Amino acid sequence: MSTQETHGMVHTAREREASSTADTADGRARTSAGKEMLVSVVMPCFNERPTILASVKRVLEAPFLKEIVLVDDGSTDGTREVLAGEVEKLAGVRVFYQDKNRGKGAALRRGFQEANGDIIIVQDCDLEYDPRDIPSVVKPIVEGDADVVYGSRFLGGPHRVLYYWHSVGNHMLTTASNMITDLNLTDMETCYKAFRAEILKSIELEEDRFGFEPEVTVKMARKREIRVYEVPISYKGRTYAEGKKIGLKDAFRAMYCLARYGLLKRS
Ligand SMILES: Nc1nc2c(ncn2[C@@H]2O[C@H](COP(=O)(O)OP(=O)(O)O)[C@@H](O)[C@H]2O)c(=O)[nH]1
Ligand SMILES: [Mg+2]
Repeated sequence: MSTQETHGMVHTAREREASSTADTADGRARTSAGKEMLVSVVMPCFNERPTILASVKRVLEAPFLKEIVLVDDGSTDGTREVLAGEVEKLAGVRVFYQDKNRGKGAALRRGFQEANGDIIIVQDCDLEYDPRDIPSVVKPIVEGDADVVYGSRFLGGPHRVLYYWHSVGNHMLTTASNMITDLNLTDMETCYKAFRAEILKSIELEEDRFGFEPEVTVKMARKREIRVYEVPISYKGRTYAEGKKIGLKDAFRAMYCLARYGLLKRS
């Protein structure tokens, strides 16, 4: 394992070469110039009071250079009080408030606008996805091999066993997406989507709700010479009783979005 993997740090390829001789006293591998790529972690949040603070803290603890852009999507369950009282004062975190609930896609659009990083990754606020996986998700971009990386729940990482029919639905949506894009993804619906910031900012997004996932997939795949990677991630799925919200209606919407953006609306 390289020095950088040991510390989970994020470096460009050239910096990695230099960093092997530039370890500093705090044990973190840095280049001689001390530079890492900045990762903007965009966190869309709607009614996540039990997990919001822990989600933010886990991202802050994960070992990579980051800024957090958190967008509250009109929460009404006390999340806003936690954000205003505890999250806003954390260093490296900026919180934005939507005037009313508009959906994950709309919250993400706001977050992407505010992001200043070299790389942008999406992080949900319900602890289903583990921020300790972020360094390995962004690594192919840092190393200069990829423009976009999806963290896949179906490539062998540890995951909670849950909802067979959900997994069937997921596979159907990913297959339909692959037929349209000619990419061989294994998990189109994953939350962990990382982009070189300039690529993401060049994509015009319209979907306000969970249609974001198929829309961004179809639109990025259409970019010329885009290099897409997948890496395995862990997944701690939650039940509906624990707060899961996505459902059958969202699966139909995803199919509709694949057809709309992939087949009908090609500009
Ligand atoms: N369900 C839902 N989630 C939203 C909305 N706006 C932002 N989000 C956030 O989007 C992320 C994914 O939603 P989630 O409900 O966890 O989806 P699920 O776990 O797939 O059921 C979470 O961080 C939510 O807090 C919204 O209007 N509805
Ligand atoms: Mg979730």
